Amino acid sequence: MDKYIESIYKSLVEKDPLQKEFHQAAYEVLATIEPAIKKFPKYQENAILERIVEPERIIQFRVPWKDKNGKIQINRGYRVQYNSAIGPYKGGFRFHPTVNLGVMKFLGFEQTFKNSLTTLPMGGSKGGSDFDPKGKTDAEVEAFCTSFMSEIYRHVGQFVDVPAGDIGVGGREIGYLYGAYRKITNMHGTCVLTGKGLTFGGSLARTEATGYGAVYFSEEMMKTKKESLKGKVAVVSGSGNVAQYAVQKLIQLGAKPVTMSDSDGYIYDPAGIDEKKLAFILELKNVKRGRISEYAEKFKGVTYEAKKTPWGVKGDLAYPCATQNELNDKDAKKLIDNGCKAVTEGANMPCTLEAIKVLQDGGVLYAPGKASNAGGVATSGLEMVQNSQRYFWSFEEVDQKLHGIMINIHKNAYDTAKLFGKPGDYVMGANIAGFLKVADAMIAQGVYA
Ligand code: NDP
Ligand code: 2IT
Repeated sequence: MDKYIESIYKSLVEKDPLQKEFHQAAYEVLATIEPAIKKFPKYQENAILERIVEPERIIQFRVPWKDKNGKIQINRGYRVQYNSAIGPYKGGFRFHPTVNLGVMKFLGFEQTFKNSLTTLPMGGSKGGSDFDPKGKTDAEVEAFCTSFMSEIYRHVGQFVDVPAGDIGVGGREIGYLYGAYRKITNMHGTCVLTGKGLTFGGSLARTEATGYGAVYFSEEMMKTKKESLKGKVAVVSGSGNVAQYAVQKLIQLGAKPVTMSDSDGYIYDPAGIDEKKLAFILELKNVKRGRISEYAEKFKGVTYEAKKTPWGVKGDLAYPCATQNELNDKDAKKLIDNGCKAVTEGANMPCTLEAIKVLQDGGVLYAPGKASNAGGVATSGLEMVQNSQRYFWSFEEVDQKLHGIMINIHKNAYDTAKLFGKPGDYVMGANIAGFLKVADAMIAQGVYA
């Protein structure tokens, strides 16, 4: 790393020594954008790197709520409004016990570059809470969401900041959050949130968008090697929103997804997960809120491995779609030994820095999440467009636009990597391409914006 860039990294570690996930996300960007910083002195002259690693605003708040026994519970709420140079802040809410400020900052930082890559006018933010929806009743989730919104409503809005879902925040949570917003403000906040239900302003294909988008991205990567997804065996982690629709699109494109997981373990179905079996998973996860192990009890020939990730399973393609740092260097080596050709991140930062190095050195096509999972937020952007028009598009129209956006993100990352001297390096390509637009907007708007 260049001395100037290294000094920026060192200073952010010194300031917040405990924010490990944020250090990792920042390192990945800082370590790859050097050629752009060298080529265009204006970025250093305008202290863009020093500014871009620092969130514009951080909101932290208390979220009190009453559980089913009438006991008062206290959680911590966050919103990190990272960068609004190119548009209103935009990014999901995550409800998970592992949420802390470092996790929120890593996600908000990533979101800034991801949103830039979508080509839509959206700045980057992330929020959430250490609240765990798992095992809670609907009424408890509603109580929490109502309390959470009673604080965050004053910091969001269609021209300010537009949240959506992420881990632990799906249709149910967005519904309660939207209801609370409407009640407090006496307004339909139209696009104050995205991922809304279809009966109150949601976009068709938003639920599917992140998973579909990741598979579209992997299809583009495979095309550069004159290969397709047809007949390929896919190893997928997670069984939430992103994993479910990655699996669906893989099935539609003729690939064979054989694994899915949750935080307790993974299932391996050598015959392949088909549409019927996927329907069982959707019901299990989205309605019954059960565990993936139940899939192995339901279908023949399926194995369940408790407390393990699926990366030892043989496959041509891998899609980590659960959470950060779920795939390390040892896993990457196993994937390579098993003949894996492409790793496409559906989750945010699922591969460790060491894993990325192993994959890239091993000649595996590797798509960083900020490029390959951008289809979710891009379709959130399309939901905002439809809300502004007081209109809606068909599923096919939205899906077609999503597909076009993913093809374009792939091309932009691919071409940028080539232009800056590292063809095939999607990490460098995505980071530089995402950075340039935000950095130029920051310069144009001056130091004080
Ligand atoms: P969901 O809450 O719907 O699903 C999360 C899945 O990951 C579940 O299977 C969950 O298992 C598993 N998981 C979560 N935390 C852990 C953990 N610490 N260890 C092991 N497994 C874990 O979330 P999404 O599908 O929406 O999100 C998945 C990933 O995709 C996240 O990284 C998110 O940031 C990213 N993403 C999501 C987008 C979206 O539109 N939803 C857009 C872009 C990226 P369990 O049920 O046991 O917790
Ligand atoms: O990480 C992400 O891009 C998301 N969770 C989706 C954010 C959004 O605003 O749709």
